Amino acid sequence: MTFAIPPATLASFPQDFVWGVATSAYQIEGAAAEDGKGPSIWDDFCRVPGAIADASDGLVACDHYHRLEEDLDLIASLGVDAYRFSVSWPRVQPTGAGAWNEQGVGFYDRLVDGLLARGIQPYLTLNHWDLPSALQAQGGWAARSTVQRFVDYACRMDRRLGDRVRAITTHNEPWVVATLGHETGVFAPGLKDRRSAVQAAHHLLLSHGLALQALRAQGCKAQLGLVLNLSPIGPATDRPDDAAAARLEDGRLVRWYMDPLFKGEYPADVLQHLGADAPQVHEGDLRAIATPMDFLGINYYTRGVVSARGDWDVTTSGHALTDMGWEVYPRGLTELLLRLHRDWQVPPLFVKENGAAFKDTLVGGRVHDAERTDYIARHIAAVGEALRQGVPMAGYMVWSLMDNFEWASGYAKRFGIVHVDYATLARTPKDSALWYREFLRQQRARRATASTEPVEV
Ligand code: IFM
Repeated sequence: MTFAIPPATLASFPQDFVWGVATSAYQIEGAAAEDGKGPSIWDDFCRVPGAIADASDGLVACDHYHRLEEDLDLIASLGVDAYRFSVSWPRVQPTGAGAWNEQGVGFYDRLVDGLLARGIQPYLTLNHWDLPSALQAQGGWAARSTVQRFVDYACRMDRRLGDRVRAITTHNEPWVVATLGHETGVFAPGLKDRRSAVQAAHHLLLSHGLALQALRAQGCKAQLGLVLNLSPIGPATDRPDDAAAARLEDGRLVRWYMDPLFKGEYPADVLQHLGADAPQVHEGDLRAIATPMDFLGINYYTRGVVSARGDWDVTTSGHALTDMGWEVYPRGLTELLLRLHRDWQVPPLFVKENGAAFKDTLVGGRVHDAERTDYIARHIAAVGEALRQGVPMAGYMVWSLMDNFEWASGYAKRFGIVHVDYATLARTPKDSALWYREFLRQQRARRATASTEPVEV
């Protein structure tokens, strides 16, 4: 099976386009209570009966904390330009305030130096969901006091690593933290309260903007931005009630974040819908949120189809589904990127996560994951198409480097291009990793010769 990317599409990737792979701390590190690390809300949430599908947790995960050198070599073997990782806030500052944990910081020091020694650009994320439990006890993201705690943490991390990392992302997917964590309660901290969710979203955005201002004021050298999980949202039918439901969903997922970040205002229709649950916004908050970014990161997995009765059946879409039950819809990525470029004044865009869970089997040291390779190749082509149509795309990162703890789904859902045997913790590159490596090799060769030959690997 070959996975071709059209030559015209390929030719649109600029020479300095950044190719990478991504992970997050809680999903891979393990060592959840070692070397002075404090507890996070995900450590707590995993202990709630029924919260995690397979009753697992991140205590060991992929044991990345103890296998750093091996994993750095693995990343380097793929030939990527960049590695996106997150810092576990409670590892470096166990209670989210005050005392700093030097052993924890030392781990990220070694990670960053190890990447640089291998010629890989470090892309650091400050918040990929594992908030220190001590801050949750004071109200977590629903409390305004957490905003200043985050700004302090961001500044301290910059003073330790900012001279060596290429980019700092404040938050990964604030919608997930706010909505799944505080409204539906399926993710940590497991609250079911819409008002808290909306307030948490506001504080996440505010802390992002204030962190950018503080980082720039102290001379931060890294590129600064935020990562949103976005999808194009459409109605299931042409009925007016479905159109209205889709518009509201688009408001809560896309415009609720894009409008304050790039227009300095929350969308009026969503505010009206929220009524008494609308956030408490102080004078100057929206100006701070709209602080210009150096890049915007997008995580894209699928589109959204909405019916007013909530009865759209994804299995009737005619498209393949991943093991998460998500529709494979690469065209949605091009549509989304074109819209972001058209409707907001966006800085250079990165796809900071894209990938798929499928049921993999390791046989004779190989995982023949053709569906995943096909998924990745088609989404890279979708990015190329956006570039061809004028969208300022700067990079693409596969989610994920390796199989890991998929939050409430536990370890059953495998997103990695590298297989992890959870009994032995052995890593085995899947066929998709071998494909990506060969694709990147050809990209480099194309860069060198400026060739427009199709890549067929
Ligand atoms: O595993 C997650 C990641 O942590 C955030 N974005 C979506 C991925 C797949 O669900």
